[in-house]
Amino acid sequence: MYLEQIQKVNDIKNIDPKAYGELAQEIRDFLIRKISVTGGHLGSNLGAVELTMALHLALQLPEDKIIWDVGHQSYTHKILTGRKDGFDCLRQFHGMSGFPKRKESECDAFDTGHSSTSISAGLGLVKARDIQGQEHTVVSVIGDGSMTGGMAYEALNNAGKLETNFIIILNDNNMSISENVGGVSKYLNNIRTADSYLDLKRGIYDALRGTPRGDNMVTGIRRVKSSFKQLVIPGMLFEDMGVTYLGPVDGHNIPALIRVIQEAKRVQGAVMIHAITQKGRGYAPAERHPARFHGAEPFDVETGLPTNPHAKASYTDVFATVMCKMGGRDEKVAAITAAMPDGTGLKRFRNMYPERFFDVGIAEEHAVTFAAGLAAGGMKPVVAVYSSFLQRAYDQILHDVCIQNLPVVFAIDRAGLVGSDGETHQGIFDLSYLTNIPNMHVCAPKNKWELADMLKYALDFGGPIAIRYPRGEAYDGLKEYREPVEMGKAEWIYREREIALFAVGSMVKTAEQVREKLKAKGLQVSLVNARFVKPIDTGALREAAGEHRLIVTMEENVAAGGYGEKVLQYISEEKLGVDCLQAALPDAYIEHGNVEMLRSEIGMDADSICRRILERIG
Ligand SMILES: Cc1ncc(C[n+]2csc(CCOP(=O)(O)OP(=O)(O)O)c2C)c(N)n1
Repeated sequence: MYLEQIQKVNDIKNIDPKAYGELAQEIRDFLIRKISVTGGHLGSNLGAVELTMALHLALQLPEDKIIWDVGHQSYTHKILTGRKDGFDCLRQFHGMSGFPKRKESECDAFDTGHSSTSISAGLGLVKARDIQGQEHTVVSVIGDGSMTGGMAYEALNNAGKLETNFIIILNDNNMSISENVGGVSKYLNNIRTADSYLDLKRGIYDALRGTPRGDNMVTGIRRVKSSFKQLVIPGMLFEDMGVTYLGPVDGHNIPALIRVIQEAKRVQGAVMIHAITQKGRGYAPAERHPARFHGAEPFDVETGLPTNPHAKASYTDVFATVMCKMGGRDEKVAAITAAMPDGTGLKRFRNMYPERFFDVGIAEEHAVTFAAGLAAGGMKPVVAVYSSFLQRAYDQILHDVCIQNLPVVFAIDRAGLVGSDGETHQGIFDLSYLTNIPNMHVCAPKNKWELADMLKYALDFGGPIAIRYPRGEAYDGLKEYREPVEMGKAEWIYREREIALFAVGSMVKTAEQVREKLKAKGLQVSLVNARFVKPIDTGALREAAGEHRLIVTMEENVAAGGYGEKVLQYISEEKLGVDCLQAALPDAYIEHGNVEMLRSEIGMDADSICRRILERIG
């Protein structure tokens, strides 16, 4: 067992090179076994085993720095830096994160979670190194999917001028979560498959290297802008930007990878190593279904099937169904995703209406402005996106959609706590960052029927409107409460006296539990489904203020800029004279873990909220 010999960083350097293959196999077996229990990003990690081993062999950590783009592929890096034991509680509350964390290890150079940041961050680390006269190596590892994000090119544009060493490894498995899309993907694919001209290139280079001053000529050729170069030098897109291109190299061949990394270290300037890898490598179900094993739920190792299949429909499923229905009714309805056709539920829409479906790559900013263009051109675009990734597109929402008051619908999935992906992925800011934008309207459904009603309403609304709904099973309670959706109107579910609970979206279910608990103590409790967070229903608040002594707002969003703050402000400005308690998330980044556990930890479960209410009313 070679894996047992890996207890801390650089232990891999004591392994006999002849055993690298066996170690790689042991790492794969370990990852499959552990992730089958905890869930996690299996496919990307199985594809990056040799690449990570080669990096650890060619570099000296922690002095040298590796920045993992997205960071979901850093599991082998965690194993090789002494964190093997952490896999028993991977992504669990107080357990090891599924992403690089500087607070977790000095070998994690930069925290990631969102895509396409690694070249910018790496360039920053390079400049910090140079200014301080240090000499370590900095390597950014970025996937071909992440290379569809604009920030990667902003960074390359900047790195082209660099005169000191900076290594970028393009880990190209020809997949994003789903199939990679777009011109860059096609470009990389051409390099990958153009065997004939690669052979030609290799032949020319080898011949030149054999001649006096041949090396200089190879360098010379790289710099010549001619049709000859186009013919023989793959990666010239990068070369023309001033980034030396090395590759393509087999990303599962450790000696070849080490050689090319050593070569790259000698380049003065930014250098890109193009490594070809296979997503899910070594585990047949993951090789066959790379999208399903990108972020896997716990599964049976033998069959690859989920251990706990979801019995009930998720909000994503409901969204998917209604989108297909609405796409059939109205030919103006279009759907846009930033590389998440599976996650957002748009796959069926894509199959039914391919001409009105757009996967734009991991490019949320572009997705939003593109949607604005579609809307300006008379379409009814729906941007389906996770709450935390939409953070990227704040200016596009404000500048391109809302100033022009364009009818773009934002279907915001994974709003609220998402659980095991942790602080980079929690969708707990959208109510704040959306509701401060003029012309934007924001609503949240209490259950699956309301999501359907809200989506239909939004498509006919005629201005910018966002619907936010959580990850996981759709609530199927309160079916009988189905008043038509009306802009800015809340829905009274129970109307009593004393305490009024005003709950947003996912918190309506929790509010029902809170109400039961308070009623068991003999209190009278009303429950209002807020429905709209912008505009808030001031009429319902006025009515509630007259009939209750305490209004409690409940939302799965940070308190700052959220629903409760707006309610408090209104009550105070209008001197409604009713006490108000705000149940919202703290001003903090919430770590990974089971959502129920997180809720009770931060006081957002029914018991905690109940306790606070009882304290408040004495
Ligand atoms: C801004 C942003 N949008 C979406 C995602 C979701 N996401 C995580 S990994 C991934 C695909 C990345 O593909 P690639 O870089 O090729 O890495 P691979 O998983 O193929 O190894 C996506 C879309 C994200 N992390 N960040």
